Amino acid sequence: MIRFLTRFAAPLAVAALMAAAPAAQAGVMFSDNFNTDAGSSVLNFNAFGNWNVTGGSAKNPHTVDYLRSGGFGIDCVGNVGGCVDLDGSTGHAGLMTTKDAFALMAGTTYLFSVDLSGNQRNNNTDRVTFGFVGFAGQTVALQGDAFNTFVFTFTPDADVLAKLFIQNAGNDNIGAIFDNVSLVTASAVPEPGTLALLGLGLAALGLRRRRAA
Ligand SMILES: [Ca+2]
Ligand SMILES: [Ca+2]
Ligand SMILES: [Ca+2]
Repeated sequence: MIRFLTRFAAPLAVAALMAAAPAAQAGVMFSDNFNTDAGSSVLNFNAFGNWNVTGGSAKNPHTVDYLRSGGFGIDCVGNVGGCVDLDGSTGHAGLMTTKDAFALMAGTTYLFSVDLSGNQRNNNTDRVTFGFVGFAGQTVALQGDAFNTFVFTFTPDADVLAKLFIQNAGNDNIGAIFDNVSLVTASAVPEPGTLALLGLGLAALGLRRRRAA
């Protein structure tokens, strides 16, 4: 019985450990489509489920507008639901940051994806910066009615806790239109735990081979 166990147990253990080891896979950490924040368009909106809008002072707040598709002649993605005019109606564009901070791991690549169109009202270019508060971001220039997806890729050097931000550089109350957003892990780097388990399994296999010899 013991002989049977030493002959078959080690390879079975390796197989079991490999099956049990969780593989790091691409996964969605956060997403929002702004379709349920309010039932109608609201100027200078600051009651988002997932975001805070800040900047300025109580007397002179920096703001964004919440839009239902079709409101003010502006379409959201897919011509349905809600979206955001990133330059509100107080003369200064607000800074949107997620209420949640996300735990980002060193060496893992994260994709922060946003759908943006131009302001859909005039031919002016609007510039929007988005990224991770306190770390890195990118600025894109927008014009016209069509939505495009923009992705900011970030691979932190150290484990960090970071919120997402997005802000229109503008103060004419006519901002770029912001819709679908997501934060996704990209790189399938084996987790240390996985490698340790695999190493343990291989060591067991080696031990079995030595005993057999
Ligand atoms: Ca939407
Ligand atoms: Ca506005
Ligand atoms: Ca503008």
